[in-house]
Amino acid sequence: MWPSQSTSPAWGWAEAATLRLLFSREPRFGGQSQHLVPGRYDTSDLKIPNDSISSVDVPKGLKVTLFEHSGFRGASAVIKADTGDLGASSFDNTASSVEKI
Ligand SMILES: [Ca+2]
Repeated sequence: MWPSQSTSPAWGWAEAATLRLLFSREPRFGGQSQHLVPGRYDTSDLKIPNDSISSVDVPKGLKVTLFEHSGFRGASAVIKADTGDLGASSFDNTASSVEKI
């Protein structure tokens, strides 16, 4: 069910400790999650199924942009703080690609 975390060093937990970004499939950080280092992540790079991101944990000083469609297209939302439930920003279960800065 849950794919191995060890296929790419980019997903390592050591890096995640300093550059943590967490997505969850359900509000309030429940369900599946994925830690990302800064970069751009298209739909195929995200382990969480398409259109199922519901919450985002953004470290201080960083921000993440969520895109409605794959390929960093469509409507976008910039998230600058922990957001436990994206339903408030109408981006719940919508994001298909992500850019983290
Ligand atoms: Ca989408």
